[in-house]
Amino acid sequence: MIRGKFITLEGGEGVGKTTNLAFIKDYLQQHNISVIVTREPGGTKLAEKIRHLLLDKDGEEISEQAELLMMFAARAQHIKHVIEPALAQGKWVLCDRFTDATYAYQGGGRNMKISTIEWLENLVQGALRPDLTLLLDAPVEIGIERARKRGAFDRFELEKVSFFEQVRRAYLLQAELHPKRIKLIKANQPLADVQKAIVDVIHPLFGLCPSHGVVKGVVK
Ligand code: T5A
Repeated sequence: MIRGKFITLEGGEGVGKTTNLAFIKDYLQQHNISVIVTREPGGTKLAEKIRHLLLDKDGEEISEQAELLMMFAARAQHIKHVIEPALAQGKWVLCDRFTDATYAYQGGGRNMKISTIEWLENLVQGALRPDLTLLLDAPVEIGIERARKRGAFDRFELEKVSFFEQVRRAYLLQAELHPKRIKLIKANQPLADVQKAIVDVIHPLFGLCPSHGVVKGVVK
């Protein structure tokens, strides 16, 4: 069985990750690729409980260390019970946020040590890294405005604009550090143009995997 591909979507609040995840899923399925869609924090029963605790704006104050460890605790469950089994079965995994979000939010936003995040990344993930990451980038105000229209804010969305500026800078730095894996997509353009840019980036992945889509045909 040929291992599936692991694709992650990243970006600040309201840039359009969830919207475009549905689009990518449809696109891959049209090419006969078997795909699962999941998210972080979350993706398993326990990880979803951790997500609820992390996003709850009315709960006990969460320390920066606890926040970081909860992200990786949820991730460990997600990898073991969802991501790895799916990839091993040849399915593609589309994930709404992954560890680049930790570098951006806990590293950039909360100023936690990058070496600590790297250590946890290696502990929890071993060699697992996404095959492709789409970083949707837009000025902070645009994302916040879109998120505001969508409804009530969670614990992260209540942060100051300066926090989200730091998150955005940290994401852009990740893209600079990993130019092969992370592809930058301008998200402050009409949705149809965003999706065209996404297709341009995803399509070459088919060519890397001889059992998929345009190269040979149907994936089981
Ligand atoms: N977190 C997560 C960490 O701190 N560390 C970590 O390691 C991880 C994994 C999770 C929170 O956890 C934090 C980061 C987050 O704060 P979340 O729900 O995954 O929260 O993330 P959010 O950013 O809050 O998700 P949102 O749903 O707010 O944003 P999306 O998914 O980026 O945006 P989406 O698709 O819902 O779109 C928002 C609105 O904009 C419109 C859509 O229709 C929608 O109404 N829209 C557009 N409008 C015009 N033009 C376009 N091009 C548009 N694209 C979308």
